[in-house]
Amino acid sequence: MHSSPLQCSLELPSAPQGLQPRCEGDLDGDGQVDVSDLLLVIAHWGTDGGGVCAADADSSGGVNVTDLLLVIAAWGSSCN
Ligand SMILES: [Ca+2]
Repeated sequence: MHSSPLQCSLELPSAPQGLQPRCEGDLDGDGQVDVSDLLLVIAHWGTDGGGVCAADADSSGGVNVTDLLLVIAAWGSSCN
C-alpha cells in the first residue's frame, strides 16, 4: 500500500529538540514510558511510521514488533 516510504524526520511537537536526548521507549517525548507510547506504536503498526518518527522507535523504517518490545523493555521508566 505504501509504495513510497516516508522519510522519518518529523518529531512530535511535544518532544523538546536539542534539550535532552530522547529517552529510549519514550516515543511521545512526555518523559514517561507508559500506555501512551504503547498506543503510538499500535496506531502506526505495520506502517513506516506515517511520518511520525517516534513511532518507529528503533528507526528501522517500519513500525513492528521490535518497536513494541522496545517500549515494553523500558516500561515504567521516567526520563526526566
Ligand atoms: Ca511517553
